[in-house]
Amino acid sequence: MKSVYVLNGPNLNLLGTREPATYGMVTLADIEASLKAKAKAAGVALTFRQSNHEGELVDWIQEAGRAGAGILLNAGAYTHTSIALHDAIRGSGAVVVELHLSNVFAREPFRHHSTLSAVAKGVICGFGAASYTLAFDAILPHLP
Ligand code: CA2
Repeated sequence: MKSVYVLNGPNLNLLGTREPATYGMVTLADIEASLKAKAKAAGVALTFRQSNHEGELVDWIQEAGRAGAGILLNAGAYTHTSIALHDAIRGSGAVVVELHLSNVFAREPFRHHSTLSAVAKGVICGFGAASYTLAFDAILPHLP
């Protein structure tokens, strides 16, 4: 069975509770529920996780690689800083779609650079919670 890991980085557990102007009112649990429904319809196994810890995200990227799964990755602020996540993606051999709720290019300059984009299949940003469902549709034809 085809498999997709959806990995969420720091502070994304706060979605729907603060900063609605930037990130919307939808919670991470809402996003998980809509992706689970989409995955079921597509016959894809879906693993959905969030961590505030860089090393835990590294572990999960490696796990997804070993499982032959694709990855939808919203690495939060680690997107802009993490060489460890870059190396983990490279080493995992997994197909990764980087995604963001907000349009990072319309925000502060420090959000304009990603350490991950160069090792991602593609990047989706700026569509709020729909960035996740768009990313799911985008990764489907690339799953091993
Ligand atoms: O737009 C995105 O999805 C981001 O990955 C979100 C990160 C940010 O650092 C990236 O530049 C873009 C921040 C996630 C924090 O989420 C919060 C949600 C509600 C309240 C506070 C933070």
